[in-house]
Amino acid sequence: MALDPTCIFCKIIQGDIPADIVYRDESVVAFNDLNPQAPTHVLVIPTIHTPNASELAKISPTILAAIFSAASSIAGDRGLDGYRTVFNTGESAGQSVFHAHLHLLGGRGLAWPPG
Ligand code: DGP
Repeated sequence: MALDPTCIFCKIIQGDIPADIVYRDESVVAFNDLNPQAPTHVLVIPTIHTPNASELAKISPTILAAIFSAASSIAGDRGLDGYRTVFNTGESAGQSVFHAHLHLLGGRGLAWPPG
């Protein structure tokens, strides 16, 4: 699926709006969240536009796996001994940007259950 010119994350992929990019390859881009909820709060996104993780799983399980692989690599590079990975799917779950993105959170204790 092509990039969506109205999507803020597609604009980040293209470099049309700035972001603090921490990792990039052919399939994924990772950048610091604008509103961090933990010392490490990185968003890992596919370089194709798709609205959420469920749709991404249908289109490309390979890219979905690459997202988790990138998150694991970033966490390892930062020496995080524990971290959380979250896909919010749907407004009722807190999704506000409809380009699939994995939240990588770490660097502090993380309570369970989540809010
Ligand atoms: P979600 O609520 O799961 O859809 O998460 C969207 C996240 O995206 C939220 O934590 C804030 C972040 N975000 C929104 N706009 C921007 C942006 O322009 N730049 C960056 N770096 N993060 C953004």
